[in-house]
Amino acid sequence: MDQLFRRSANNPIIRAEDLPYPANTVFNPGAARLATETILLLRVEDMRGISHLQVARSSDGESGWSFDDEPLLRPNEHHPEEIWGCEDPRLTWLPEREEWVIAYTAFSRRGPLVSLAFTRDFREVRRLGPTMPPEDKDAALFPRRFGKRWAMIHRPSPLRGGAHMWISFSPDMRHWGDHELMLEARDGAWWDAGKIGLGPPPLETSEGWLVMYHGAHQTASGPIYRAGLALLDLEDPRRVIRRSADWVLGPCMPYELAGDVSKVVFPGGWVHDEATGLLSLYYGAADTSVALATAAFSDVMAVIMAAPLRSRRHWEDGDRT
Ligand code: BMA
Repeated sequence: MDQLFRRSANNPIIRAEDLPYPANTVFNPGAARLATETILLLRVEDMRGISHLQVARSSDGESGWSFDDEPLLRPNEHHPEEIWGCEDPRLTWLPEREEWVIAYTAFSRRGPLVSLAFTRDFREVRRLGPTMPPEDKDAALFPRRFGKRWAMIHRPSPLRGGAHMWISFSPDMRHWGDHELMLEARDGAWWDAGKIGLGPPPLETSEGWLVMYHGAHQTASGPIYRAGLALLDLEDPRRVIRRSADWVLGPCMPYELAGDVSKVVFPGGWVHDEATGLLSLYYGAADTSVALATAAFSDVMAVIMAAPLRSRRHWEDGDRT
């Protein structure tokens, strides 16, 4: 089902050479649509190997990118948990607070962990700090509360049994609990066996929360990162009600097949334009550049709605596959 998304003819839309300063790679962006511009929050890996988060702006979301003078988030001495970098941001607009929450991976001496920060304009940022201890990454918040609590999807890496997607709840975004396994990596030969993680933040639709996630399939020549879809219950997002069998985006273009880490597509942001019905998906290609692919939102929904509905029983029985 690789044809669902159509790749931009301008791909890769941003490369390290496009930045106004030397960098090794630019990849795994978060995305946001503001009034007149699309923002990408780019992960830029510098020539030491340490990543920071840099804002890029474009009016059409595809070309003419400009870069802010200073990175929005970069490691500093007040945040030892970020000593080895800020990576892989996901951006969620919170209508209740009228600001964006940035969930990103802070790379600490003891491994990657989940940190949060807030911004209104992507010029000023306020850090909340670490919310999940290592190893944990691939986190994003839902845009609204469930009852009184915020919800966050994230991906801890336990010592045994693969890496799966969890969901946790918080009254204030600082204290998180009621951790629950939400979606498990499949097993064996599957494209999403062993290790999965959330892509862009969950998108609210009339049918449920649309989720895209990546799966890292191990092969003799390293992992292949591809992306698939799932749908969560609107009022109880712990419940996965549908899951695609096939991946919907996988590496096949030269810029996805070869780079610092080859055979990787790693989606981190999407923008749904309700006027045109287009879903723009922004992803890292081979840990080296930023790429864009678009699909009709209705086609994406048709794919996930064609996946079988899971009964409440399935979920209550503890089956998270
Ligand atoms: C994951 C993350 C991503 C990276 C991907 C492929 O574990 O670390 O930042 O893009 O691996 O290398």
